[in-house]
Amino acid sequence: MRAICPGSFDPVTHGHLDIVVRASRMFDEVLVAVGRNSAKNYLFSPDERAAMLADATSELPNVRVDLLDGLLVDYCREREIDVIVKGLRFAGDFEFELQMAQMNFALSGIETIMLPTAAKWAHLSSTMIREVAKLGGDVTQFVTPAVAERIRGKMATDNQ
Ligand code: COD
Repeated sequence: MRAICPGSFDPVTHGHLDIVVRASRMFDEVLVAVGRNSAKNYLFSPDERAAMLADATSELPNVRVDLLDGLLVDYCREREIDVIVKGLRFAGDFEFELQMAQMNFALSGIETIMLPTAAKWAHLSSTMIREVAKLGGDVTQFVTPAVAERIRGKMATDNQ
């Protein structure tokens, strides 16, 4: 079966990666799709977010990274994707993810499965990482070394 892990990944964190690794053990093929959430403003461009993901998942042979334009369900239909995989951290995630899962099912009949976050990454969000980094905090324990480097680069250019 083929699954998709869609998200903003701005930037990808150890919490996201934990979900991708677990999905890669459950499905034959996993696509990680960098999408657009119209409620969010992004720090990294779609290409930058995809490059960070490709680097972070390079050792997972059945995982591929792609850019997602338009509706997730159209993307899934075109590529014959069977299941959407999401991560859940807390009640707020559940409410948002449940609504999206129900909308995606109503539009296309595609199922969503939700994996509970690993307890050690439950507090992680890309938003919080961007905030900590902007204020000069150290985010190296929450992201891969390559992502931490990209964040440092972005902060350096933004502060010029
Ligand atoms: N532990 C476990 N899971 C986590 C963690 C963590 N620490 N952090 C985030 N996650 C999970 C999130 O719960 C989510 O399931 C996934 O990882 C991605 O999270 P984000 O925050 O990077 O991505 P979102 O929620 O902004 O992504 C939203 C999408 C881009 C997937 C959505 O807007 C979408 O599908 N857009 C395409 C257009 C579309 O079809 N819109 C209609 C949707 S009904």
